[in-house]
Amino acid sequence: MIFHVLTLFPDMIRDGFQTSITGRAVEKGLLSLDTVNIRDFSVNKHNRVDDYPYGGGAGMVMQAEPVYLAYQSVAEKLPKKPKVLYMSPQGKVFNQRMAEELAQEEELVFLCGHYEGIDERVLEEIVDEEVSIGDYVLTGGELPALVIMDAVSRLVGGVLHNEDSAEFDSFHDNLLEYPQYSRPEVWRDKAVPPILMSGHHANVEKWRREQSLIRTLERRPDLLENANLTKQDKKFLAKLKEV
Ligand code: 4FV
Repeated sequence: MIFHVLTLFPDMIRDGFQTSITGRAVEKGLLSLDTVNIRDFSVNKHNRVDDYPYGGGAGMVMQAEPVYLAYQSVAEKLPKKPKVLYMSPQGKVFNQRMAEELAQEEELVFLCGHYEGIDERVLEEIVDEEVSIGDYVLTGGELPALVIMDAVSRLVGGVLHNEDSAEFDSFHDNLLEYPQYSRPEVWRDKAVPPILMSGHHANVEKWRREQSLIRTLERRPDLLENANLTKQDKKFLAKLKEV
C-alpha cells in the first residue's frame, strides 16, 4: 500500500506515521509514505497558498492551483488515476467497513485542507471521496489522514504481528470487542474472570461473544442493526432485553 499525502505540514504526517507498527511496516516495505508539500506549488511570489473567500466571511481559503499542481505531481507518475480522499467535516463518516474497502487499494491520495477549506473547483476536479472522522471541527486534515492511514494499515497483510488480531477486532461482525485481561491473575484484589483461566476454548469463545453482545447492547445499540448475529446471539440478546 502506498499513501500519498498532499499537505502543508509534511513533517506532521511523517512524524505521526513513522513510529511504532506503521513505522516498522514502512521499514519492511509493506507500506510506503509519499508526502507532498502543497506550498512547494504556490504560484505567487510570497509563497502563499490561501486567499480571502469570495463573498466575504471569516478566515481564508486554500487556492485551487497549488492543490491541483501538487496532485498532478503525484498522478502524472502513476499508471492509473489514484483514489483521492479529501478530509472534511462534510464527508462520509469513516468507519471500519470503509477501512476494509480502502485497504483493497494499491495507492491512496489524501488531501489535507487548512483554514476554512479548499476552493470547491479543484475538489470537483480531483476528489473521489470526501471523508470525515467525526462531527467536530479540526484545524487541519492531517490528523484525519493519519487516523485513516492507521486504520487501513492494520488491514494490510503482514503489518500486524498477528493477522488474527485484525480479525477479532472491535466492529468484527459490527460488535464491540470483549474485555481484555493480562497478568497478574489478581490485581488489587480484582481477579480475572475464572472462565478465562479454564483453558476451555469453546467456553472462552462463548463468554467473549456474550460480553461483546452485552457491551454492544449497553453502549452502542445502534450497531446491532447491521451486526452479523447468529440465532444463538439473537436468543441471548432477547434474554438480555427481558431483564
Ligand atoms: C475534518 C473532520 C476537519 C475543517 C476545516 C480542516 C477541518 C479545516 N476533516 N474530519 N472532522 N477538517 O475538521 O475530517 O480545513
